[in-house]
Amino acid sequence: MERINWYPGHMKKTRELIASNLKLVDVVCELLDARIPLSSRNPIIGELIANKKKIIVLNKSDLADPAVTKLWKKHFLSEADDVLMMNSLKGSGIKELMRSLERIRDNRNEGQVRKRPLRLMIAGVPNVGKSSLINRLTGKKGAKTGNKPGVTRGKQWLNLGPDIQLLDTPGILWPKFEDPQTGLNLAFCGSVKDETMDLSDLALALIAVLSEMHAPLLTDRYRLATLGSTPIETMEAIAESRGYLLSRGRIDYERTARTVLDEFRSGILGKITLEFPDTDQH
Ligand SMILES: Nc1nc2c(ncn2[C@@H]2O[C@H](COP(=O)(O)OP(=O)(O)OP(=O)(O)O)[C@@H](O)[C@H]2O)c(=O)[nH]1
Ligand SMILES: [Mg+2]
Repeated sequence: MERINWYPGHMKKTRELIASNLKLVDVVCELLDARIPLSSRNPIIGELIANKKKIIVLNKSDLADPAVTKLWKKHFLSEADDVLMMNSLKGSGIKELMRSLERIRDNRNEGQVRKRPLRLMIAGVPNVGKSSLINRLTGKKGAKTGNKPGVTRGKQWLNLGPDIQLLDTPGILWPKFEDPQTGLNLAFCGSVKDETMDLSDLALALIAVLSEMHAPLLTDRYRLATLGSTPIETMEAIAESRGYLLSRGRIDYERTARTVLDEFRSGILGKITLEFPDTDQH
């Protein structure tokens, strides 16, 4: 998947592009990763779309803890016209999104002689599932991943239903960089290029978080009697349990790290949400 380097000039261009696209739409679908709704949020989105209708979509909700996703839904309702849980791979949540759009369209057109089509765009940070959602909504394969912002081209509208039109290119927003925990959360969820981080360090950081929040998920999955007293010890215990060893019994940290990260990201470890509303922990 193509990745973007967010240097300041690029951010400025992106902002301008989104601002100009915003002029064309009535509704913005802000896509968040349900496992990390705060970390996957663009810092200036609120200011950008202040006076538009907004639907917050908690995507990848199949990978998140459903009880916590419900809390997030409640949390975000005060600032959006609707908040929906979505799995844009399987399509659950699509019907609710369409219903929500129809409601906004009908309210807007009520009492109007000339019915105007409702136009929307999808926006979110890289990897949050924008293209998957567009594909699901349009029923077509081929909404491209990794569209480069800042490239001018003709606008294309995709018909989603009677008088509901979707801008074919999503708004790709930059993630927050300042906060190291945000960076880690994005990396845990696979939204940052793995090559930019040391895989073992990343896995150790994830093991540290999971040890605190979900110790039983780790001990059960990797058949450990107990966690180690440090993340490194836990990682070594996982490696030994799985037989991820190199010559002379040395631990294969790389393989163990890759396994823990993959199993977290794919949901094999469980439905795990890393951020909770109204706390700055986790
Ligand atoms: N489990 C799960 N995976 C998802 C979901 N939505 C998207 N994905 C996966 O997440 C990854 C990124 O999805 P994309 O649709 O390419 O995300 P994007 O926002 O278009 O990413 P960029 O184009 O890089 O900005 C892909 O591997 C998808 O298969 C979802 O609801 N659940
Ligand atoms: Mg994409």
